[in-house]
Amino acid sequence: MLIRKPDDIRSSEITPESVYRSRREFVKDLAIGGGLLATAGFSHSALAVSGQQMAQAALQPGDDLTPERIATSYNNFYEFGMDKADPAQHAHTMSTQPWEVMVSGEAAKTGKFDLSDIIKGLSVEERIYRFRCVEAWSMVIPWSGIEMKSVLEQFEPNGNAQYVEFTTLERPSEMRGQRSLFSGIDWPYIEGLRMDEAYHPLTLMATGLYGKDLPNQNGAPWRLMVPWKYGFKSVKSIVKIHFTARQPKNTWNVLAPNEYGFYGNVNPAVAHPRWSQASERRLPSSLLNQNRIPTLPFNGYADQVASLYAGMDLRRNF
Ligand SMILES: Nc1nc2c(c(=O)[nH]1)N[C@H]1C(S)=C(S)[C@@H](COP(=O)(O)O)O[C@H]1N2
Ligand SMILES: [Mo]
Repeated sequence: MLIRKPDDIRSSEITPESVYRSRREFVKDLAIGGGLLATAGFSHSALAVSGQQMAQAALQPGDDLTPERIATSYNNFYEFGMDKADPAQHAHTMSTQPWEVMVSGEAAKTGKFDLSDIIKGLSVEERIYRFRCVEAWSMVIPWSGIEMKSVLEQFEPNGNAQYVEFTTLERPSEMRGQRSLFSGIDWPYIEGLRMDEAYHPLTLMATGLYGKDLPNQNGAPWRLMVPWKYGFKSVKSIVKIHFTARQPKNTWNVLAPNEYGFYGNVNPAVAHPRWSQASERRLPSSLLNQNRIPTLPFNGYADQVASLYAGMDLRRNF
């Protein structure tokens, strides 16, 4: 397959029907919210703001959707190789049906579940999120997904559950990167969140993008999507959910603890040891036109999430 360079692709080439539709829905939602505010005289904080409204409010001028072809051909999914083009080329070898998920730890309902049973009856929403990789590139992507809270609640986590850990499929026969000796990663890929982060309305279990099912290279059949954190937190192709009292060991932190922390909150003020995080290349980007924009605290979601970290030293907890 020929993978075109991102700079060959004009942003006018996309914007599928479903995205226009979801944009109209957003506008309708906002109008209804605004109407309530005006007539009933509610203060902003008294009115529960939906995750979808939060997502919409954080979008910045110039946040045009990234061409679908870039979002699905410029990927990080080391299970299929370390090149950006590897996942799109090789992830088709992963079989995603059936998809079983093992739930364990500090919860009343644990065991093995079929994915279709877990998500049955839960509502799937479309959300346009800014997405910022720790490598200092970014995209704007229309995801479909289920609020993580409603996914997790059904397992009835108990009072000891302070964190939740997510694990990617480990199946070297279908994942050529797991057979390679070069990645240095101790498979499977693991990520975690504090429970309050996992229950935040912006945290999604994504099941699709651009109005379609998730392509394998983007983490089919479901993956985490936390828009205020660096991309490495948003673990793909999840087969295990583990509720725990202790902070999980996340893959990139284990690999390079001085470069990647547990929190991974987007922070322009804290440089990666090898590069600045003050700005990012918004894809599509090229050598001649880098399309560099300033990076925002919490990737633009500070109003919605900064309170989760009140009193924490974000330099130490990077
Ligand atoms: N299992 C797994 N999940 C992963 C990764 C990975 O290599 N393996 N890469 C992470 C990184 S670094 C990024 S930037 C995003 C990329 O997601 P995308 O390819 O859908 O843009 O996935 C994250 N989730
Ligand atoms: Mo990343």
